[in-house]
Amino acid sequence: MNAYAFFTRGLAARPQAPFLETGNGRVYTYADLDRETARAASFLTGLGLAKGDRVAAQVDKSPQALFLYLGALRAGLAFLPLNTAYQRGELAYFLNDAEPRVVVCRPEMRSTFADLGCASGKAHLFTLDEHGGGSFAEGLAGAADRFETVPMADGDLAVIIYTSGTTGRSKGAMVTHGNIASNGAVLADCWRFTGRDVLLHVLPVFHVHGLFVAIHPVLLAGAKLLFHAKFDAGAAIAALPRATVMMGVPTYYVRLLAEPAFTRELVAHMRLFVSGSAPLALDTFAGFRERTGHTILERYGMSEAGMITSNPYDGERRGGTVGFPLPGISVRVRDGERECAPGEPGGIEIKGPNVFAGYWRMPEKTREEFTADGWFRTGDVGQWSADGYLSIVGRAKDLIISGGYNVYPKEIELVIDAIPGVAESAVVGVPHPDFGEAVTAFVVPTAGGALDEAGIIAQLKSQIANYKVPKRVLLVDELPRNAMGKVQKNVLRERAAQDVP
Ligand code: MLC
Ligand code: AMP
Repeated sequence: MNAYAFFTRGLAARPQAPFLETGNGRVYTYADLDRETARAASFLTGLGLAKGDRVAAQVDKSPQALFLYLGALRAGLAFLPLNTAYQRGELAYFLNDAEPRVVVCRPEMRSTFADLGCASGKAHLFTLDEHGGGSFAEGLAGAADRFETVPMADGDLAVIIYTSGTTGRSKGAMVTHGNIASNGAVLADCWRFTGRDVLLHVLPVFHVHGLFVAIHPVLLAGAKLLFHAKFDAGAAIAALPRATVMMGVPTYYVRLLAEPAFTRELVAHMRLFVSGSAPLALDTFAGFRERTGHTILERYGMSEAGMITSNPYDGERRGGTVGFPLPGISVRVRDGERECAPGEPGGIEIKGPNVFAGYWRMPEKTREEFTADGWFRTGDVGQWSADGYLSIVGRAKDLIISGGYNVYPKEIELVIDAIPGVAESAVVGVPHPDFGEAVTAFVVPTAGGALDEAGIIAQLKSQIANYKVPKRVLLVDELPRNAMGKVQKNVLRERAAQDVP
């Protein structure tokens, strides 16, 4: 079934119920949702796009951005959300790899996308600004506001989400209609969503947390979104009295706790706070409980699989763990071929209707990431407690998570190494009070190379997404290596933590 049809199956019963309210108080009802997504779907198909064609969007968060996503789903097109922080080089790769037939971008990026060939017959290029205006909106004005949702099979492609890789090359995770429909239903049920819920939506809508986890259960339940353009602690505090549920990355909870106005009284009526995308520090978990009386529910997921495990709604939500496998999803922890006993760390492998269909045009990479018996290797290291709670205790993949965004050191190292005057580099994550981990680079200059920290940072800012840019660049004479010649990143992490080059 088309996931949009599944999410909105109760829509006819509640056309006038509010679906989304913006930070400025503009309200869209479920009838508006139906009309706006129909318009987007009609317009896109009117351009000649057919089932499976890609629609890429690098746009600011707005109701229209969400209608674009849901309209693409309705039309059976594959949606390709792109982080607004991505720069030209990153975008060139995605466009070349995914070959979208439609690209929707911010007005200020139009010339970049045109330059990348998007306006030259390869793709239709439109703009959409933060207020919902632009050439895409103009196109929609003439489009039909009724649309027969295109039937889809569970295995049909719905969304491509690019995740960077340990080799430095990004992979497009192919997420199907069946993946998002099943996961949305499980979350709506496990987290007890009802039509009375109001979810404070402050996450970006170009990754699975903000696009899937915080939207699909709301649609299924006929609940309402308070839809903010971005996370701002003050604005969140002002909105919380009208919300019942909030979802966020740990940084949001750290920032809320830093505000004296974030009090127990303010959130006494709240039903649920959910955290994920990065580890929730125990002191944040405990501090939140002490301040508010609420126990944050931590869950674990990834682009390739949506949500995998969750602490229980009823029952003990245990800090430092990500709870139990969600219904219908199997999780095992293995050391090689052997299942680990409780307390023993191993690779987390998963199976279930939530697991993606593979990496876009990378059959070999896909094969590598699945075991012979069909389990997906997450690249996360976990361990069970004796009573069945899963903890994430490390990562087999060389990955930094900063403020909920993934940064692959290899990708940054390749860009740094291309800077004239750099002999080699190594990138590590170091603990950071706000972002959880901060990107730090160690750089070895070539003999006579004239490099400094500010210069390197400035160069990187023009080439890669801002959250990937190292917060510190430490110049060193050489990188520590083991007997095999491999860079000892643990040694660098220790040095970086003390900031001693
Ligand atoms: C912004 N900056 C960051 C950053 N975000 N630096 C490191 N890590 C980050 N995450 C830097 C910018 O580069 C800029 O630096 C400065 O901070 C100000 O930028 P900003 O955009 O104004 O920052 P702010 O609004 O404060 O953003 C921080 C944030 C945001 C935490 C609110 O990063 C955020 O919303 N993160 C959520 C990520 C998310 O949705 N993840 C889900 C992935 S899905 P300078 O030097 O230019 O000034 C997933 C699966 C799952 O992981 O399980 O959910
Ligand atoms: P992404 O590729 O952006 O979807 O990020 C997925 C990764 O985020 C996972 O593979 C984990 O490493 C990490 N992650 C998500 N949720 C949690 C969590 N609750 N605790 C620790 N790590 C998490």
